[in-house]
Amino acid sequence: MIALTRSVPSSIANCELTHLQREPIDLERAKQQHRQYEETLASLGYTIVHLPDTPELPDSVFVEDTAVVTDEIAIITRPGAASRRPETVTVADALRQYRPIVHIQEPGTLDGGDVLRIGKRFFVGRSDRTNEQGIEQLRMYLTPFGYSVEEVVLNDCLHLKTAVTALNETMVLLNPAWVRMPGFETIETDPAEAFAANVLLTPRGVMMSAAFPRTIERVRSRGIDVHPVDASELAKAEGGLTCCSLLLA
Ligand code: CIR
Repeated sequence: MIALTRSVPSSIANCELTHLQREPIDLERAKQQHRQYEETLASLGYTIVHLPDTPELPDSVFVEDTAVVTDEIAIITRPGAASRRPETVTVADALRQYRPIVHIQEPGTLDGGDVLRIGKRFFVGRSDRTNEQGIEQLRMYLTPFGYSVEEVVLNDCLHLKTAVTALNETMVLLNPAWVRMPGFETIETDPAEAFAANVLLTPRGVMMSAAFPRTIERVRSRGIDVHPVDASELAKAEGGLTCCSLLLA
């Protein structure tokens, strides 16, 4: 298993922000937490592959948004924020070694953070970053491989995976103020921990931000292995745990 990651860029203070007020980000602390994230992924069985540093691209640590990868194909996105589109060049170059590559084309926009896979179903948030054409193109690329693509309505949050992620093929963790997922067994985030729903699912358990102990307890109480990591600095840039890697089985 491979995890593509990219270092925290020195320009992170200029990142895109939609729902949060800008606060100072401690670059050294952010880098140290990012290393801990990579070490945790390695301990869960992933080989870390570093993408080239792009210090001039403030959001480039959030590699998830630049591609959607399955066993069969890598779909390079066209991020909704124009400042983020140059990030895809180096991601496409790296993924070309592992998968056939296709691209979301103008006028489509799609952020990987809006794409949640559960089994053969892809749920896609129609957000400020992801538009109808982007979703339609994703559907065109994925349906030949037997996947479905279903649009999800989102309220008041950046990406679909800000609001909901999967804990396994039948259970989701979500913030009910932002999204509903009918048909799935559901754990809700603790009311005091709005951003706790973004967890990184691996075959050996889920990585969660240590900032959300009450939600961690809810997940653990269902028998799921949780690996907490400190992710507080990149959270100030509106980034969670899924955002910082592209996982290849
Ligand atoms: C942005 O607004 O694009 C970045 N500051 C945060 C992106 C977080 N990515 C994600 O949730 N997948």
